[in-house]
Amino acid sequence: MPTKDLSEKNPTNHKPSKATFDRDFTDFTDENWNNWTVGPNGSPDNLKVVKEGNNWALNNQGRSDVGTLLRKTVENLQPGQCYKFSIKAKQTSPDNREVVLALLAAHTSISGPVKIAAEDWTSLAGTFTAEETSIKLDVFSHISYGFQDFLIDNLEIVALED
Ligand SMILES: [Ca+2]
Repeated sequence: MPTKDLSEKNPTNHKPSKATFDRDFTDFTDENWNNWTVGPNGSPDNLKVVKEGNNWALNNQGRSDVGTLLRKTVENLQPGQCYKFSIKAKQTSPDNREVVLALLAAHTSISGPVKIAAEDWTSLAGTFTAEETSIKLDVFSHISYGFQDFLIDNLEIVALED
């Protein structure tokens, strides 16, 4: 865990020790969004971190528009390097309403759209090649009608081996 850098209080000395990006993992433990933010089509009122049993996850409850629900700008990428972006999601509506998600990198779909199951976690994963040192990653909803209740967890970005 990168707690050493995160615990550094001196603002002049908070530069990450690693020059390049290795892995970025978000599991929402203790309500830590890890710099994921509510996207332009998400609702801060609908997206809340919840704890189910021992697991923290992000819960979307209610109607959402078609578009980006969650967004993160990942920094310190190596141009030309290939990365994998993955999440898992689970539909929690009482009547199994349709939830369809996709993953975007630089506004381009890299995974899905995939219908999210209700019984088990559905995994989405896609790859992208960094063209610059930073990139915008989105979790995108394809459904605008009805109430869509679902959980998102384990958002991961990792560098792939050559
Ligand atoms: Ca979790």
